[in-house]
Amino acid sequence: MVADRIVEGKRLADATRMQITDRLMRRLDRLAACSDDADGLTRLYLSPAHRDAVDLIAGWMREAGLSVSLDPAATLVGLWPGPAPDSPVLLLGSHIDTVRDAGRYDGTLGVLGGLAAIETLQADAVALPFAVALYAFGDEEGVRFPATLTGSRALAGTLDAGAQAAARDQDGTVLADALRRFGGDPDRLAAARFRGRALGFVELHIEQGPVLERAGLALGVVAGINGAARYRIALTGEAGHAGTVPMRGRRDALAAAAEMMVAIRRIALSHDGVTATVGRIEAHPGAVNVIAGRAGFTLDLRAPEDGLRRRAWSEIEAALLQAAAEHRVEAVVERTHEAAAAPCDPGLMTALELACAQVGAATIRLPSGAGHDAMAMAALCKMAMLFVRCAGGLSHNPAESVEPGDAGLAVAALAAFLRSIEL
Ligand code: HGY
Ligand code: MN
Ligand code: MN
Repeated sequence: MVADRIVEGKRLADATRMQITDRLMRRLDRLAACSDDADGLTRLYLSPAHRDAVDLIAGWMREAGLSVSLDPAATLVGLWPGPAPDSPVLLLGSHIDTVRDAGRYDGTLGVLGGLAAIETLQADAVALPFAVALYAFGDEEGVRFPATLTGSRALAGTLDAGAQAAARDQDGTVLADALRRFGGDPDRLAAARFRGRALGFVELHIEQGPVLERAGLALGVVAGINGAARYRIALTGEAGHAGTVPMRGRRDALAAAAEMMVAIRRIALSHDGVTATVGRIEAHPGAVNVIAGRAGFTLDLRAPEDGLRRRAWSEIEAALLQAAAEHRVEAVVERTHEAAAAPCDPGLMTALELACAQVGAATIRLPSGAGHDAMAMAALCKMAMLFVRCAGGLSHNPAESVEPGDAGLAVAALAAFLRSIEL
């Protein structure tokens, strides 16, 4: 009977989807073992762990019949060919580098979830009228080198190749040398730019916030990505004896930094939607009985609109200069990164919402406070993001977690989205 065959077919399809989801979760766990740190997950750009991750994912891509390559910026590329060599291309992907002591789903879910969506279509013997290119970017977090989004900016053709290649990590290693050793090519970063007709870039990513969980939803469609800037503030005062130098008149670099951080927090709180984070601070010589002659800290500043972020920055900059003058310390302020706020493409957003509805997932639209490769890809083509609920909204934390059911739903939605695209 036809009805029996339909039920059987649905049962088979559901079983296949379960298998694909189980394999996805196992691969995410296996990938989490690729770490530069014995205690916890840290996988930095061009590190041995990055190399292991590239080799592992390349194998899984090849198993799915994708043609695999490494671009000059060390981005791993898996191409599922279209019907013709010059077929237009739908771009999927995210990053495989991590912060220090990271969770295992930030970035990686977008890469391996994208691969699982391709495998879902293959299992259903679907032939798309376009090609799908899947990217595993190696430097979205920007933890090892000052700037960030190296791979996605190279692909979008917006990377300042010279400046980026000359960047140094905390050990003094030059990015260009590390890239060459890894198998990339710093002299051809400009050649990494995407060539062909890009239909759009879609990034699957954990939400990294609590909105979906509070709404009781597995999936959400991103309306736009907040803009971000990163700064490094270096202060030079005068080291001295903690016991003999009177409090008045000290040129205490660490005391100046402390006052600056309090001012940064006060200013950020006064602007709705602005976030300002001092994530790293150093003091020299760092001895209990020595007034710090030098101090340095980083600032991560974000807002939904670039004008708001720039207004907050001009207030912060004035406060930094005032504190430096009061403490008679020299302040050097360097902006090490800036990425404009990026609205998502309305057409792709609607297509993602329809695909989610098709697989039975209600969605909401929400902003992304976190930065993503999609904000760099917006310079190349229209882009959109599909968010997956993560427990407690936790991320950049080993406790980061995703329900297999939610991951499976996201993969099914991404596969339905790909099937829905008409040329
Ligand atoms: O910092 C960010 O927003 C991203 O996780 N790199
Ligand atoms: Mn991250
Ligand atoms: Mn991320």
